[in-house]
Amino acid sequence: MSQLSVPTARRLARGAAALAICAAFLTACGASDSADTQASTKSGSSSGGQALTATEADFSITLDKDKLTAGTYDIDVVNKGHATHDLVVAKDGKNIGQSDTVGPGKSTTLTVTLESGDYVFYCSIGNHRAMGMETTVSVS
Ligand SMILES: [Cu+2]
Repeated sequence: MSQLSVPTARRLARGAAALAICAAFLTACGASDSADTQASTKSGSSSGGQALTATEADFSITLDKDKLTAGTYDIDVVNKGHATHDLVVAKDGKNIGQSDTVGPGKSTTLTVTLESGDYVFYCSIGNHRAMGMETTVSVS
């Protein structure tokens, strides 16, 4: 817990500062804030999103849930295959999130915010998607 509390407090403080700036200028302040959130959640600590696990193998992607509700998810990308993989989250052909590449036996975390609709989760490495590393997810 003590490892979490310092960066969390720092993030809250930064958020408060960003809010103060927004209130003062009323300009678009969202971009840097969300980029900051993404960067700080890469290491795998929970950012408060819901947990979702994507298990990757050669060549498949399996989610531990197939029906999701809209919201923010911390996706645990676990590579149980022998090849390097990644995870891309796409909606209507547009990528909305992409994990780091994950070596065999390794894992990483990708935080994405999903709205209602149909998403495709796939691996963008080589021809893995065509070989079966693709799964559809419906978000309500
Ligand atoms: Cu792959």
